[in-house]
Amino acid sequence: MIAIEQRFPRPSVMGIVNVTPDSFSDGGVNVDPDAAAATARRQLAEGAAIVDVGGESTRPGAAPVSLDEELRRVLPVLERLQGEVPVSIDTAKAEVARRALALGAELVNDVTALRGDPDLAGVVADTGAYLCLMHMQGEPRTMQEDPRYDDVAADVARFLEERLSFAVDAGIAEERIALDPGIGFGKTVEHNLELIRRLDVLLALGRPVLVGVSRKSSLRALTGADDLLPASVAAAVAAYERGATILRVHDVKEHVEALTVASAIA
Ligand code: 9MG
Repeated sequence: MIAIEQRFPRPSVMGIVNVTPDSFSDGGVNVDPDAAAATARRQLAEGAAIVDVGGESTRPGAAPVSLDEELRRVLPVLERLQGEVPVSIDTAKAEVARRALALGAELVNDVTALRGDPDLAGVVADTGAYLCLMHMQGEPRTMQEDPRYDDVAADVARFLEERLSFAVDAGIAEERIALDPGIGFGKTVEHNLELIRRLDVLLALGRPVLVGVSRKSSLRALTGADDLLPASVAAAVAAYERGATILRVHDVKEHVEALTVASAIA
């Protein structure tokens, strides 16, 4: 068995392909399956280790989508990428994961950390897929209303430790699991900054950490900029320097270049 840290050496870049009309910042551009597949192929050519294909928006305020709609969005993209581009499926639904893994996806990126669908853990265990367990306080529709923590890094670590035990008890090999603090998922700007600053608290759980901060609203709050690329790259490098293994990003080329330099210096 190839452990997730062997498959994704530090730093690895995960490209984002949102097949949705309304995601964090690229809403709509990849709704057409040919456009989505072209984005994924370009990201691979630019140095992404894997591309994360998702059909349900998780932006603050987003409403859930039905199983049929999510399948309708992602399956044509996965069919086009099969055998060509390494794929992660961004879903909380067991049936979407099952169909995606059958089409060659190798990682399940579940923002609910196996709380959304009771059958998802079994699908991951049976297929031996890689898994990312992410922290989220609340649900996308309401999560930014009034997020509160006693100690954000300790609270998020406690949650991820519990979800990691749950996954392992369900038969998923620990070596195949990465953890994610869930930047922007039920967190203020200061919570997000503290989670990156204190990434060591999550690393103490002994699993590789994935961080997704690309084009998120905290960066706009900090910079006031419309173009969030420089801020995204800075945040990704800061996360990498504090121990992150996988960086989930929209702008693959720029992040790969920056992380290549940061890792050469490290
Ligand atoms: C789907 N999605 C949106 N943001 C994300 C993040 O920060 N991490 C992970 N794992 N998935 C995300």
